[in-house]
Amino acid sequence: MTTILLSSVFGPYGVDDAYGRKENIMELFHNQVTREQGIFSLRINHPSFGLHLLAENIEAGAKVLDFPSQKRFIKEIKKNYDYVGISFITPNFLKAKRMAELVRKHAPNSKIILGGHGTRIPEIREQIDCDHVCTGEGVYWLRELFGEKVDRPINHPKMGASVSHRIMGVPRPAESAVLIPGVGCPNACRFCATSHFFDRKYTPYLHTGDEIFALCQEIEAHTGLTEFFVMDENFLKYRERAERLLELMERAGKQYRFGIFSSAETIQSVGVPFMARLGVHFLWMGIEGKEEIYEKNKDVDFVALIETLRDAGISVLASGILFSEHHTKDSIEEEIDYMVSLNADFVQFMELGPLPRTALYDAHRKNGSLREDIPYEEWHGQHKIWFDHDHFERDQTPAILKGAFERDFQVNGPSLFRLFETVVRGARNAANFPQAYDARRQQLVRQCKDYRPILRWFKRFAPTPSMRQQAVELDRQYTELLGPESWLDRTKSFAIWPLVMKLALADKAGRTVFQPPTLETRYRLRESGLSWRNIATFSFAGVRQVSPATTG
Ligand code: B12
Ligand code: SF4
Repeated sequence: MTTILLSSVFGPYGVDDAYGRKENIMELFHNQVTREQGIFSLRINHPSFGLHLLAENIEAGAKVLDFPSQKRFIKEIKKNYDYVGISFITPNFLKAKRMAELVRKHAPNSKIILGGHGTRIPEIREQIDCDHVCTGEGVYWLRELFGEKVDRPINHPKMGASVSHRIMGVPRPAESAVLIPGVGCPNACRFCATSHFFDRKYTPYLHTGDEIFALCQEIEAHTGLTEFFVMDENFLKYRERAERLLELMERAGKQYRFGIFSSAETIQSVGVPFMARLGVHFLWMGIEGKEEIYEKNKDVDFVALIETLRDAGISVLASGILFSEHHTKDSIEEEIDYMVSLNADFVQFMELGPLPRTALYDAHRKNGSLREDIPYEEWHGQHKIWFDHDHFERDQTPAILKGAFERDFQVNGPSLFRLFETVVRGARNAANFPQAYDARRQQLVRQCKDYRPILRWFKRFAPTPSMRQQAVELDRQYTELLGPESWLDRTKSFAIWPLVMKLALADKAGRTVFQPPTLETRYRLRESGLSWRNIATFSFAGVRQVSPATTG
């Protein structure tokens, strides 16, 4: 049988070394959303979903190696796989290059395949010694390379969407499973790496509501999880699919919940009540900027929309772009104020970044403003821009970006407070909704109960008087909904104290970068006494144990 090792790039991440930069943290929230929120920052690692999707959908024996060290990677490649697949994004170019060198040195018979967004770097074949490059969608591409039947149905991974999820240092079990209905987006906003990478079109893996519903049931049976992190650029855009999913859920009395990405035009078109019924509890929305330069945001009142979403118990991540070409020293301040004024649960600020082969990149390259002399490790959008801006020097951008995150924190308080508020708000308001919402209301109430023990530490650690006031008010709202704290709540609350304290001390000492654990998952691969059955999915400290075969 053909064998393949599918690996993410090696760590450590988020440190200044020969291969990376300290700003490049392997976490979504702490990297680019709650990064200036100290101990209130949400800390989550996500496994490399794409690699698991590939491994599930080929016939070859495969191993997915996530977050290895160089040493661990070398140990693994010495097993002489037929192929070694390396997945990388642009800022990890040097890591991918180093890994390819290691394969040539330690496993000269293995063929090297490069995949992921980094492959759009110009002349990548000349820059990294390799045998094959997949410059877009990977499942169908890999099946073709291996001479397999390309259009057979997709076998979706059944795995948790996160590892090492912590709130204020307190580990939480994996709350959601990953669901990948498709990749790409036809909107082709000029800066958008994903849309361009997948050739400005949507490639579905799950075509119908029936398929998605059946998969949700299967994942639930396999992992016990009923919440899904939906990796799809614009899940609700394919309305018929979503409507059918809701129909089937309601018919079967299933209360699944979904965290999704969606553009404003789509949200307006399906409406917030539909989303609430479907069980959307988290929404990532690209606001991009105050000025309406993107078609998807035409005529949208974001303040009102976000208020309505939060009233329905849907927490919102609003994403904004800084250092757009039209930004001046004054207008960028207005932009930041605008993003802060939206009062979303979470705000992402990202620097405008011309990433390879986007329309934005091509335009800057053409007019000579792209700074191709800046190493790719610094093309990540959380420090200095890598193009010449008419109104900003590169050295000025980190402080402005940091200031934006700080302003959001100071004005709106910790995102965790906002999230907890949205949940209690949703639970309260759902009481006014028709009966169809009752089960949703109960879910939100359960979530409030689950969150409650941590409220004490919100009050204790709130860094400013206004945040303390915010925490006290939150506590009041929870008491109003749930009644007075029980002895069990208090016991739980005091039980987590050492963990919160440990985090606070680490934060004070500046130890804020956490490395994800190395994870390996075997698929159809006979090794260490394990046999041909599919043994994917995660087990990890604090994560529901789904299979004994994955080692962390
Ligand atoms: C989850 C995610 C993360 C996770 C990564 C977790 C992990 N284990 O690696 C976190 C949150 C940590 C993260 C961090 C960052 N990310 Co990120 N991330 C994503 C996100 C949202 C989803 C990726 C995903 O799972 N997609 C679904 C799967 C199915 O698609 P896929 O991974 O692309 O894989 C498919 C193909 O690419 C291909 N493929 C991929 N690998 C391979 C390998 C082989 C061998 C083959 C054949 C094929 C193949 O096949 C797959 C199936 O079609 C994407 C945006 C997006 N919507 O895709 C951004 C994205 C990949 N991230 C990006 C960036 C820039 C970053 C950061 C630098 C932060 C930032 N400034 O945005 C940091 C870097 C962290 C680091 N130290 O490396 C960019 C990459 C842009 C580029 N051109 O390089 C993206 C596209 C977002 C964007 N800005 O547009 N990220
Ligand atoms: S709508 Fe979102 S995912 Fe689609 S192209 Fe625009 S930014 Fe990208």
